[in-house]
Amino acid sequence: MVELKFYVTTPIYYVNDKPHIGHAYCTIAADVLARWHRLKGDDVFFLTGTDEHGEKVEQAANSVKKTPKEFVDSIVGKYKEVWKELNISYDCFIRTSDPVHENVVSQIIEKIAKKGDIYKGFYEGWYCVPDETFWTDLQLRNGKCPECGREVKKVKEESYFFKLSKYQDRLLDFYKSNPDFLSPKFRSKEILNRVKEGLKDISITRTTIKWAVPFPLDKNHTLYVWIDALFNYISALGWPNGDNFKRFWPADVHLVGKEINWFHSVIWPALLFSSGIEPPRKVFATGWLTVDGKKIGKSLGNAIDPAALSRKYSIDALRYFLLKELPLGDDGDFSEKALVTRLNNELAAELGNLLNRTIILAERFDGRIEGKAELDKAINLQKIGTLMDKIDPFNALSVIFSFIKAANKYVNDKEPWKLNGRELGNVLYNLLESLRIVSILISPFMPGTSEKINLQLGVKAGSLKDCVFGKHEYKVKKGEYLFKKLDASSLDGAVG
Ligand code: ME8
Repeated sequence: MVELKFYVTTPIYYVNDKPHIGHAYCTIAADVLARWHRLKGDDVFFLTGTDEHGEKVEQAANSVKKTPKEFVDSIVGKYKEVWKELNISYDCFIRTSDPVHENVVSQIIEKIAKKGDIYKGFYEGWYCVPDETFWTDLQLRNGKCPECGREVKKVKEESYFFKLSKYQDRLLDFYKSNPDFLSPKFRSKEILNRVKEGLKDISITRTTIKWAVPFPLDKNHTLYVWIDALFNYISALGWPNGDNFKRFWPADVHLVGKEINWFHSVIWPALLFSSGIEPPRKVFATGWLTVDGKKIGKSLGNAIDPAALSRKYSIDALRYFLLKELPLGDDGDFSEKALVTRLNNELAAELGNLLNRTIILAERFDGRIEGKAELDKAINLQKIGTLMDKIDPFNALSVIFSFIKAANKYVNDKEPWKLNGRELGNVLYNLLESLRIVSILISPFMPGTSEKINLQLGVKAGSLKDCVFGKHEYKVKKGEYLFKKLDASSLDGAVG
């Protein structure tokens, strides 16, 4: 069998502050994809990391009277801690202040320059520091950043430009021949229309920012943080000759927030075309978590600490909730009340209850647990696989939970507490096999819960090919409830 490779990335996060729930959302989604592909037997490389240069980080460091390097070193650990707490199984954590990364960026800029795609000019326009984004007069909304609504500042300086305009036709051809590149579909129109309207060359250097990769062609300039940042996806693989680069590039999916889709879907492939490197296979733009319709974020003062939430409700309840509350591409409001409702009605009442009632019956039973597969028709493995391939964990979870519901209905219909002997053995066989398979299927979403189920069933962790009814030995042993029901009435729907 040919082993497939799967390379998934998150955006690299600015280290101006500790991670919030929005960062956790994208990172958990990427973790679920990575774990799913490992379950399939694919060779997986999962990259996350931190974006450490630029004006925003420089300012944050100044405000606490640290050098940028001291400052970023003090924040990076917070990201790693939170990812550990949320059970994020990344293979590599890249930091853009790492000299290896800076060296890759310099080499590529020289390549792009040799291609004739960089020229010197003068930039006059607006800059949003929190978003590290240039805007024109026309793009501003009421004089503010059209993306985040914050103040912008005037920038007037000599700058080097990348000939993005040169790549308009090539990009349009690329989108046409790779219809899955721009994802989800409903966001692709916006990108296509903007590219069709025409592309302007982009400023790629600054003269006023010191905390940045030096621009290799002119020592009075430093590289614009976004250009440096995008190349993390290949520097982490050891471009140009590293084994990981040869094995894993092109990326199978870059998961990015919708506000940075343009950088990834337009600027990034154009830079790669210019450098003679293959573009990624897919950019998937995730939606925003909002509170009362407003994007959750540090500067809006509504940031939520994912680690605190996971301690309060359990890691897996948080992981499950984030993927089940809204389809990955959509925006959706976050509320603790909704989280508790899902925890009670889906995790405790469906999944936890199925395990609990099965284990109680199985522990009491002293006959042979064997029988005929009856619940196997209730699993739709193919559908789950297709949905996960389409990066639709939201609907994949629904299909998995409809199997759990079918197993609970089977218990109600069979009334095993009234049965004994072979009849009871048959019902238990079906329930234990279902739970063993459920445990495999939920493991990318709720790895800790899957381990707890395996422990109570007395089985080893399986892979996707084990999701068929067969013969298994069980050493059941009742453990703690997987999820305890909580009282949601004191929560008002907002974030506590
Ligand atoms: O943009 N809901 O970093 P960043 C959902 N360094 N996702 C959210 C979110 C929310 N409310 N808030 C943030 C950068 N995110 C650049 C990226 S990549 C080469 C460079 C997520 O720290 C979302 O995925 O501002 C968004 O794209 C990412 O955090 C931005 O993190």
